[in-house]
Amino acid sequence: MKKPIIKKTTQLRNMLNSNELEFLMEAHNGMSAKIAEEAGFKGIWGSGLSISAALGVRDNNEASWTQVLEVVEFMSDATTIPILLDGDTGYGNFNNMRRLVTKLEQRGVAGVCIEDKIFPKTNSFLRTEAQPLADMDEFCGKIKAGQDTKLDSDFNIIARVEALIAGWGMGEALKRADAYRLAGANGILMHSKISKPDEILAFMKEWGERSKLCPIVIVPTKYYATPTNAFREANISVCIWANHQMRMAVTAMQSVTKTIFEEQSLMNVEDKIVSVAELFRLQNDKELEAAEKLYLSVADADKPRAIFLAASRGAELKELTEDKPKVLIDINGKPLIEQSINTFYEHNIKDISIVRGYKKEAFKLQNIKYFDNDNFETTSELSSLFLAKKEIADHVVISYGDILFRKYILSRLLEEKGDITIVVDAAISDRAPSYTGDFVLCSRPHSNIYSEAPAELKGIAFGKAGENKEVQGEWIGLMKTNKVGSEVLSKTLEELSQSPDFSKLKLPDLMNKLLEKKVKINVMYIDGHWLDVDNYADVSRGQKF
Ligand code: SPV
Ligand code: MG
Repeated sequence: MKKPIIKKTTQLRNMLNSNELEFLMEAHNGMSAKIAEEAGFKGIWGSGLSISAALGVRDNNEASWTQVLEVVEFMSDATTIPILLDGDTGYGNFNNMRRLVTKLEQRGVAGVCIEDKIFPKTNSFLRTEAQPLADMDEFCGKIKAGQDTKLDSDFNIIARVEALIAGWGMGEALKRADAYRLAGANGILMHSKISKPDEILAFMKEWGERSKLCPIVIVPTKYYATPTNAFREANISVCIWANHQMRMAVTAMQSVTKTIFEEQSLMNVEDKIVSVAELFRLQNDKELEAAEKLYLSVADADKPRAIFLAASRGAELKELTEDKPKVLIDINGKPLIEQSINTFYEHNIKDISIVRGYKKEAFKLQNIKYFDNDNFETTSELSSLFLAKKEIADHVVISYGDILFRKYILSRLLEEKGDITIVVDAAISDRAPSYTGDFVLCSRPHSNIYSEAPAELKGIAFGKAGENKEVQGEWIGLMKTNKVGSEVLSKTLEELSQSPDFSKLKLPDLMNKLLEKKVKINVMYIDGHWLDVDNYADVSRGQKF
């Protein structure tokens, strides 16, 4: 059976009222709170000293109460165990206390501890004798106001007695503790600044059976050498380790920062610090990863990916491609292929694959999935595409790596609704008769009538511009498929891979095969505004593109 979830307020109340000595561990932000819980602690002390220190200010109410509230909200969100917030003096009078209690309840904080000093307070270990104490009756009113305000009866208000800290003596400490008990406090924090537990143990003797009615909480920062059993034997209810995560964090931060500064290197620190993976674990990235699978899958399927074919050398470009493939030739200060990749990035397409071959080590682009066609010299485009076959799923844009095109062409292509769409340049009338390219026959020529049904591909062949007067355009090396298109394209590619001449086949062969199978391929016409880089003239045109 699933364990019932116990409210955080009730968990803290149970700790206060249990017959065991219980412990609260200091935390000062979401991460340290989480670490306290992971270590096994059943509750957290939201220390004013540590929270202010983490914020880089003094423990004198320099951080506003709403800033503290923000911190404690992160701590509460990060944990399932109760937090007792160090609420200093309640940040004002009874009225401020009422609002504080309301806000803490809203943020899932299990309780607040207020001390009988005057706002703005000073830490109990600083200039202690000079610290004024609050008027006892006024402080009782603050406790009552808090209790009357809370909506959850298990929300805890702990009254902290500073009489021993301020040097007012045991009589005053006892008098105040009892007054606060009668005012409705759910526990008394009796603070002491001496290095022995004597004051606390003497107080416990006097307090006696009242521990059952109003349990005692201590903070043994100064009398740290006392064996914990002494607290247990004295019937103390809750012991707070008040600032030790913060102090250790400072120790670690000072050490690592000094080392890195002096050595200008990470060599001697890397093995001594937690891995980035450990941070991800503590941040619970696992949960997000699972949630993404659950909630992002539709969006992901809709988001296209891109596959670039970039395995060949581009031999016409001779010395320009001696040490790198042509897709890496510099065009206006950037490798050719990077210009296209940037266009894809601008369209929020981040899932990018490149099939490389010739001089594959020259590719330095990050965040790319690389597929290697090591037989680039003896194979052709479909063999390259086949290597990236697993990427052909859902929406995919397949592109030659050596083309440059205006941004709007991709924008328009992404809006196309067909299962398979290819981009065809209709402006071919000025091609020299010897110009070669993938020329297409379509169901109709390009027209500017937008209501017309999309043109369909009828056939595609590599050839010279002057060869066939019937053609309506040139495929620019860019195509898109959706889920249905990807499935049929992938299946057809698989089939073709069995044919003996597969190593010679190119993308147009795949398209013709699809047409043979009566698969509809839409044509998106454009009027120029693109370039493929095959020779020196193309490179210089590219510089002006
Ligand atoms: C704190 O942790 O902020 C406390 C305890 O109030 S002490 O610093 O000992 O006053
Ligand atoms: Mg404090």
